[in-house]
Amino acid sequence: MTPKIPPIYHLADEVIRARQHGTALVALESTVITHGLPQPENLALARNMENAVRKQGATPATIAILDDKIHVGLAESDLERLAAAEDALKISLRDFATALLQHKLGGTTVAGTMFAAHQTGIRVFATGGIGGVHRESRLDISTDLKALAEIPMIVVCAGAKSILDLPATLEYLETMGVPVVGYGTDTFPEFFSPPGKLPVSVRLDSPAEIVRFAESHWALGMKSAVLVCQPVPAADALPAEEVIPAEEQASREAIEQGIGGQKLTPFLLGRVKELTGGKSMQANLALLKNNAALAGKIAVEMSKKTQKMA
Ligand code: PSU
Ligand code: MN
Repeated sequence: MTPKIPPIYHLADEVIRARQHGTALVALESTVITHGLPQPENLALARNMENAVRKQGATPATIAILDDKIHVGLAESDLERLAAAEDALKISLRDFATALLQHKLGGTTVAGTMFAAHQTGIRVFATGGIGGVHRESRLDISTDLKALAEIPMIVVCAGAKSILDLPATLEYLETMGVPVVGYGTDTFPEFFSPPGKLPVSVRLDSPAEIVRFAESHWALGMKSAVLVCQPVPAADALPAEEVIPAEEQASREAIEQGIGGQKLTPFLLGRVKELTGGKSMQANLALLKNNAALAGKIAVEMSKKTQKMA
């Protein structure tokens, strides 16, 4: 059964086929292309993430706004346009109508991607790090957390950056009933760095276990996402002692320069990259690819069950 898709969506042919046959699909975000990484790394990364999903036997569906439609699955030329765009909007839940009305290109955040993926029946999504509660302002809480509370899908990430207030971010997720799964770890991965001391809500060690867990969560009637957190590959990890001073400096500069709202995350990422001499970006690229591969495995595992039921 393939539910009807609202007409504002444009699905790539391979996404349509995967839906028809019930084969594995993985949603990918595009803010990382339009706002998260510089050129030319952004385009290379977008292709690498798609390839990592394909290698597992799943179909990638990168989501973005182009030509007045929400695209699910992008052509190579679409990826190129997004990667080169200077005036693309960052699309969280409040921003879809703005981009459509103003005929702008848009890179979808974790929240934006989850929304569009859910509307088009995709249940697995890979990203780098989720947004969270910022340290700079008590009310700057990413819409990603609201989306995780309300949209039932598996989101694979490398935790969140320690630029954020991580204890507050985890408290928020707990309040909202979002399971935080440590993939092969008992503590919450901190993006560029190895997992620190904050506990996850459950540790799971295989894609099959993750699928069983998520199905049980939803079978109970829960409506939230299941957040799967995978540590950055050890070889690419940056020690916390190296990252934290850079993040603290970036955070101070943001306050001094009055940078807030949607601009804050890109500003912090850019400064941390400069202050670590580019090492943070290497870690970022490695973890993104690694998360796409795990999401591919999870989606394949999930589709085996769907196909058995059909
Ligand atoms: N973390 C990163 N790179 C990114 C983002 C987060 O390391 O590009 C993006 C994601 O798309 C995430 C968004 O959903 O930033 C969160 O932004 P905000 O805090 O404004 O909600
Ligand atoms: Mn914010």
